[in-house]
Amino acid sequence: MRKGVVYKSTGSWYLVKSGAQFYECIIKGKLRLQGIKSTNPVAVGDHVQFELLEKDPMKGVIASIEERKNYIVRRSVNLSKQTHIIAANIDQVFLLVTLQQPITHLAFIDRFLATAQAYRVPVVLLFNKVDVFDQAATEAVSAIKAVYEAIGYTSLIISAKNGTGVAEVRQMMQNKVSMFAGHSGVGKSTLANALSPNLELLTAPISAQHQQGQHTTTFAQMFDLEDNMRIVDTPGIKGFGVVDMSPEELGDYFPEIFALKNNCKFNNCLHTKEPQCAVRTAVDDGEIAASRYRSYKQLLEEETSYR
Ligand SMILES: Nc1nc2c(ncn2[C@@H]2O[C@H](COP(=O)(O)OP(=O)(O)OP(=O)(O)O)[C@@H](O)[C@H]2O)c(=O)[nH]1
Ligand SMILES: [Mg+2]
Ligand SMILES: [Zn+2]
Repeated sequence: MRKGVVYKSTGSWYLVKSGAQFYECIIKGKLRLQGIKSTNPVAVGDHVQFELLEKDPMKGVIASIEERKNYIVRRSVNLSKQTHIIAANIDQVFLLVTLQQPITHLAFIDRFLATAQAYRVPVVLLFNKVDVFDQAATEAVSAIKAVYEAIGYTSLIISAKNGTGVAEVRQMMQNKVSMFAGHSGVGKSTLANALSPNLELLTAPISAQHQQGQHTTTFAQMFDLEDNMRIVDTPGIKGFGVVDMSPEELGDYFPEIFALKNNCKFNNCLHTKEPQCAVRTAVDDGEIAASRYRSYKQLLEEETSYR
């Protein structure tokens, strides 16, 4: 039995790195993880044990998966409770955001942050494409960045295209496994290429018709860079569902709401209609951003109607 790390998962086969060597692996029929209703039992970043095939020593069969430190999931496209694990055992996620071409809505950012918080994965926000910002975009992005920095999220304004801020991103990546996430077309693969030009990942322009990305990257894949840095480039995600959270715990994944919850009169306060709610007072006073509270309420409604 060999130990390795999954570098690519296509759903039908997996690229596993062991030592300096890559092996093409399939999974054993009955490999299922307890407790996770996932469409993919093995994800990029998983530490696995595998056996080599006798007839082809470059191929193998994954027999078991080691316990995950964490993982990032999205709800499957069909509205079942099934989830899709995008990557496992990651040290941080860089969420790439563009406010135009394509649009990233604040609600999407907030969903992503809450989910990552629930799964204990730190997120850094990268506002990309600063090279094309006009005055209005510069002001809008600065205001949004300030909201997230005030809550404690590290945020950078960058350009994967002309290199602005890329050195800072690289600095944060030393000795870590970093996942790049965001809508299609925000520049995840372009940023990976900027960090390591010999990756030569495929990128494609935004569709002129829909002002959206073209889903150029189709599978998550991990790459080794110098200085013990690892990147996981991922396909663009559209919607992002927060998975399996009770309405009572949702607020815990909004750091600014969590910080105030002990000041609410009721300890099971959902911060919607309850009297003497410290969170609502903070929203009224402008201490909590209205957009964040709106996202919270939207998620709360979804989680409640889901049950
Ligand atoms: N002006 C500008 N364009 C950028 C920047 N970063 C990426 N782009 C462009 O945006 C388009 C999409 O970039 P990709 O790197 O393919 O985007 P992606 O996030 O990997 O998209 P998917 O693989 O579809 O999820 C390409 O035309 C890039 O050249 C940037 O900083 N500035
Ligand atoms: Mg891509
Ligand atoms: Zn409250």
